[in-house]
Amino acid sequence: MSKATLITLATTAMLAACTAPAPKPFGPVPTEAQLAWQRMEVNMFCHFGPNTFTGAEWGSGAESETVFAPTALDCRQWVDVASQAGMGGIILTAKHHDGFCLWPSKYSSHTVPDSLDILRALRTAIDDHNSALQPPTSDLRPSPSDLRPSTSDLRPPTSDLKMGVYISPWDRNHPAYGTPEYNTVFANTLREVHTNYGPFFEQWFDGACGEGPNGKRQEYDWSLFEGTVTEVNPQCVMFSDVGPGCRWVGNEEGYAGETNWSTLQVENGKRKTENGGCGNSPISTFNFPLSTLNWVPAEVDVSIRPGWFWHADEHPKTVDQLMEIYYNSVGRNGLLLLNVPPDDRGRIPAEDSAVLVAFRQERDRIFSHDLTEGSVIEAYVGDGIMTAAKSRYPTSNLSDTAYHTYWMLKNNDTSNIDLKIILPEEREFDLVMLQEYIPLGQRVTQFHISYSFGEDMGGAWVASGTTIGYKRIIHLPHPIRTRTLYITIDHSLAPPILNRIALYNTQAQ
Ligand code: FUL
Repeated sequence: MSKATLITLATTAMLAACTAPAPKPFGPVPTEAQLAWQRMEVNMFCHFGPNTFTGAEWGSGAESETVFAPTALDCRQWVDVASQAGMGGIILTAKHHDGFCLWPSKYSSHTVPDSLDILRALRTAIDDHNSALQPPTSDLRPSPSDLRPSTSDLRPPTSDLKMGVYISPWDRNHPAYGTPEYNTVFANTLREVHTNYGPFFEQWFDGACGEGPNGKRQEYDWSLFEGTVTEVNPQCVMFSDVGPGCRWVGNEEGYAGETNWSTLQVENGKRKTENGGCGNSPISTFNFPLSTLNWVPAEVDVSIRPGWFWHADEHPKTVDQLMEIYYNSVGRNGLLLLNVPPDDRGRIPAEDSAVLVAFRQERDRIFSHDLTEGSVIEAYVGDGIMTAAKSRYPTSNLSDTAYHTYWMLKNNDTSNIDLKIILPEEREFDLVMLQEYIPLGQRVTQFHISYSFGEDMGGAWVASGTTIGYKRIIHLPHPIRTRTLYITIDHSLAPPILNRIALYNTQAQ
């Protein structure tokens, strides 16, 4: 065959590959904002307010405004800590259940004075941090959505920080609470905050809900609240027990279920809670896909300390505890929202920032060396006898560093699919990371991992799991040493589409 013919054939094949129609999505899929949210992976929560000074966790709402008196407020320090810890954003409790507003609101008399506007201080600190990072403009830069943080799968230190806001619907101070008028007050409050301090990547609607100052409970007008946020800030992902943008994971200990779908049943587009937004859905609702589905991924909120607010006698978790939380949240298709409460000075205590930076270093150490480097991945299908299968998108996409490239088989198999990873030499690892390409839906329901001892020496099953979703990290019971690893998709609701397989060794230096 002449060189010219070869070049023509190669070009035709490349064109065919480029123009092959994209696979159809399966079920609900994330919006662009939900995908960007999920890819932030680890964010910082800041509980700050009168409770920081009184030692309470739930203020009564009767505290004097002068109680809130940070002695050395420094939101820039929060931003530095968040950035060095590899966080994607900071969510501040602008109003907790005590109703105290950390900005001078027009709709409440229970607020900070103009001179102590914490929302403004944080907004300015984040904006200043981000503008100091502005990269030089160059046509060669990939678009932000294609930027994957090198091989480490962690945020590059130069990433910008986003701001989010927690505004509690439950208000133990506002005189209108428990009357229809409060719904308008709360919608106005949302509009005020989103207009004056946004844009926010996330709005947190807390599920806790009790009586107001006059002993009455509130019937919340959720469509008014959500409509108001969407109108001012259509890209904002809204958190509540059941979404609509993202949902509670069902506990505050820092773990997602081993089975964790980003799909959730929301009846007639309405939140599925018995009590008008108070109380939680049963855990089974969180962990299993139901018949009517919406894309509502899980957020794992947990505090670095025992309390949500700072208390002088409490101390942060250890790096090992935070790593466990990371594996059980981000590693189980969740986003980790780690609460780091500023103290009564208005600064993050040194012991917390030290742990956070060490937590970041530990993740960098482990995740900066993907041991699939130089490997070849082959696809097979079959039950018992496996036969080589053609891929519609190449298996090399599983180990590249681009987010938007993925692997998929040519046929429509949904079960007994083997991905055989052949490493250049025997390597030792104890973490296996898998990612489904969620822009086309969450599909895999069951998988397992096995490996070969060596040529003609048999092999062994080593782990199994159910859902994968955005990211699944399997911590193997013990390190294994092999040249050949198999990831078997036992079952998938639709042909599986994966965009990453990576291997790591937690003991590597
Ligand atoms: C809960 C609240 O009651 C806690 O005080 C805290 O804000 C936590 C994040 O959510 O529902």
